Amino acid sequence: MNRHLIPNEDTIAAIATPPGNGSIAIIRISGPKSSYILELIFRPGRGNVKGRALDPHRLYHGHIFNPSTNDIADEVLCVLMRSPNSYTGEDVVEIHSHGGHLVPKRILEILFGLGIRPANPGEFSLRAFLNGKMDLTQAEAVSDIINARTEEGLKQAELQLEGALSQRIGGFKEQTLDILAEIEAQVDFPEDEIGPIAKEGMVNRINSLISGIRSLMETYEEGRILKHGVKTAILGKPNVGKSSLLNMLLTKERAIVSPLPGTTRDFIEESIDVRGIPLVLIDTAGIRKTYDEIEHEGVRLAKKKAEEAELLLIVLDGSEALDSDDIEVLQGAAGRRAIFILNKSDIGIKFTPEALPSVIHRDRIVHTSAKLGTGTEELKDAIRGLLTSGNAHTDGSEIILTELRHKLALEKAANGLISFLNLLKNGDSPEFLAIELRAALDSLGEITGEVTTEDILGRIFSKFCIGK
Ligand SMILES: Nc1nc2c(ncn2[C@@H]2O[C@H](COP(=O)(O)OP(=O)(O)O)[C@@H](O)[C@H]2O)c(=O)[nH]1
Ligand SMILES: [Mg+2]
Repeated sequence: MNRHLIPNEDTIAAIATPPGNGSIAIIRISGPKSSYILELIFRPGRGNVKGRALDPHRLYHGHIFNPSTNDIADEVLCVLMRSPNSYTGEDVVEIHSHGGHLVPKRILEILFGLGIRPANPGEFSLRAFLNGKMDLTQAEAVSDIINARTEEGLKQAELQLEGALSQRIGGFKEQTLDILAEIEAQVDFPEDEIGPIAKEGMVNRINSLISGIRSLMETYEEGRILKHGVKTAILGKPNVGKSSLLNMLLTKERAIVSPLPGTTRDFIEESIDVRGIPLVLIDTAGIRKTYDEIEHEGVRLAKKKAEEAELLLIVLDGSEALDSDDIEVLQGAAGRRAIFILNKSDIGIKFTPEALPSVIHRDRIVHTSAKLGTGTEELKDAIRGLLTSGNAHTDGSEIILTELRHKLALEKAANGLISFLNLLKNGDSPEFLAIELRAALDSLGEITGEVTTEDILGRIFSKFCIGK
């Protein structure tokens, strides 16, 4: 175990609630000085005898004051949680003050004046990890819960916090350890050579372990989408109804809709939840040949956004035949993940699929009327189907990978196991076989954090928010 990489003798504090106007702010303190500091700055209200130590895990009403001036900073509720029964595993104090910008800042300044240090982003969770309150996947899940964009994403983060991923990894580790024990026994008792039947059994066990690891790795594509969302550009020539479609999907009037072609010149970005998948929708200027300088800039920007996007929603006016502007847009969709929307279906469909350039998938066509609001459900189904290729893992009950770090470590573990198999087949000595198995175990240990470095931890926790 690589615990206690970073000494945490110092006591840290941060505002744990978001800045701005809220009714309550929570100031969090963690470290050995927490309880002493609380006694210095907190005067319990009626019913509590001043000077008596506060019982842990009880909420007290009273006032925070500045011990050097005796000025009252705020009327608060506060609680002391004694180590190890706290989030970080250390003594923790939480002060519930009035919200807004000034009061919590005033309390923080009193704390900093008493030698408490401002917490770094994610430092409370880092301490929770270092003190063995949770493993690394669980600490990462805390941040995922805060940042979840859809219910499905939240469910996955909650599963991970409960330890579902650690359990899967633990299973892989146990199987590897069993085989390592057999190999090591052979190092100690070389006369008990592994017979051909035992060897074959070992090969089968390793192969099924590798396929278990790979099937977990395959869930990453879906997990990544769930966690980070999918950049989706709405493209089409002017006036086909792109902005109307954006508004329809958002169920609000976000973009300006106008019968004048070329109204949307900039771009608009909005997030929505499509069947559990977070989409970042980008409405762009219509793509067409133009001599207007500003519109031309809009078209350039639209093409750039299309390149950066992972999914294209290509909008066509289905009530008209395709023209050269449509063809240009469609050609840009060659080889891309795209859905073709025939809008204005309320006027009637004149468009024929045969007119589509041959590079286009004909089975991804959806009819909509942004005017009447029809076709939304079909469009959402088509988006979900295309992004999960129909084989979604997320019914929410089974853990999927949402973190590239986990996938890369699993890949390393699988590679170690493959090297082991090759050496085993070659009849290499057990010492060498054991090295490969230990490397695979280390890679699995990186995921849960048993094997880690300050660098890895720094990278993970610096992405957290302050106060978490
Ligand atoms: N009949 C009909 N008109 C639509 C539909 N969608 C958009 N329009 C109209 O087409 C015009 C252009 O719409 P807009 O969303 O601004 O198109 P954009 O230039 O592609 O963003 C507006 O007058 C809309 O009211 C539709 O489904 N049916
Ligand atoms: Mg528009």
